[in-house]
Amino acid sequence: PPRASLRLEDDSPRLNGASLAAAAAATRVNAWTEWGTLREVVVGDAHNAHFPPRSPALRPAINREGGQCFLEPDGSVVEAEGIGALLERSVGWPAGRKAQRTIDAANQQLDNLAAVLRRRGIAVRRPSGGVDWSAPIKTPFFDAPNQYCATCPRDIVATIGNVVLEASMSRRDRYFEVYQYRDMIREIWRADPAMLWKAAPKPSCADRMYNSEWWDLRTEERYAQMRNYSFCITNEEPIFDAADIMRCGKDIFVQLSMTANAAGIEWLARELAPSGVRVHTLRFPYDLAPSHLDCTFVPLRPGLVLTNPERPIAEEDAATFAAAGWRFLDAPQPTNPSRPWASQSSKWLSMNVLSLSPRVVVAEEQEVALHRLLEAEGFEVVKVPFRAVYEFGGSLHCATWDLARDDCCEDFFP
Ligand code: ABU
Repeated sequence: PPRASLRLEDDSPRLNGASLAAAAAATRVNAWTEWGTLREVVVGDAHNAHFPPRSPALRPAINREGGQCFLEPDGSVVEAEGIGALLERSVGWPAGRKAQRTIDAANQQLDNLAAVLRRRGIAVRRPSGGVDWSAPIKTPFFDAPNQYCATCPRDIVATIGNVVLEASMSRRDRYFEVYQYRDMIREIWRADPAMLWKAAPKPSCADRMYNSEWWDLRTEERYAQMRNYSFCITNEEPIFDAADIMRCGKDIFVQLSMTANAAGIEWLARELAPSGVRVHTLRFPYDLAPSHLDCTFVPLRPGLVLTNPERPIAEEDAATFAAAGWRFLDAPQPTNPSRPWASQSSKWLSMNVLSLSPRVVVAEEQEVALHRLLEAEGFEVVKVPFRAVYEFGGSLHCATWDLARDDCCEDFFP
């Protein structure tokens, strides 16, 4: 049954500090869907972020069309086109800490998102783990010269009902990223006696876990491998990033990708079966480098999924949705497809939205075509600037992790 007892409507008066504190104290871990009315959420931060190093699960590359993404003192974003091409010729992929100006710009937009959510009565937590991303990692199985950042909690931890589940993670440099959120998880676990705290088996991240020649395949060879959904990770050990999961009540959907393998999806299915949750694999046969579902397939409310027109779902996987009367709504082409030169994400960050309820969605402020589409579907669209966060791993869905929504383990696929 739904556990959240707060009954605030989306258009309820804004809460003052005292009511916010009460709301936070009353919240319990509960999130079964992507769209239940949001009560408590975590917003990531970009502090001390480093460039991700080259590794068997990631070949970082400069986005040649990309520009810089800094904030001016008046809050406007500077996006100078073409710097990517210049950098590619002169330095190639950099190492070390990102520029403070870049980090500050991202943090300013993350802080603004947190403030917007708080003004709507949603309790917001921020990470405080203090992981030193410059520290190298050495285990018996691999080395990494430095770590990355914790801007995108969505990638590393998922709430499924009353379970907080730490993902295994696919990349070496992200192996310890969850520690940025560990104090927070422990605090919530202590306060909520019904919360279950689980972690997927930590993979070795040894060489055998990766298909490193995959990166060097020609496009047509990649297409050939892709027909078997074979990517840069092997199926040796269960692997998934939390952002490959989408929750629809009793059913959760997990993308077979560069960041989640069949063994990882099988692990999730077995783990969640006792609680009655059905786990489904989703495949997107035209996505050459699938990673994280939230730029591809975004459930918005019961019966409606925002889909990526360039990444159609496999017919056999679409059948589950068709049989239950769901509708796919193709996202428009991004209004502003440009990303910073160091962004490793696609232009489809445009559809990486955060749902506040089945009627309210937060979207990036420049994505006007998407706003129009969602408004025509009856959504209120909350518009926030977020492009300075794009090079830190994602947009609004990626940079958040919902702890409490008003929803339950409902069957939307009877
Ligand atoms: N972390 C989301 C990135 C997905 C994409 O680039 O399409």
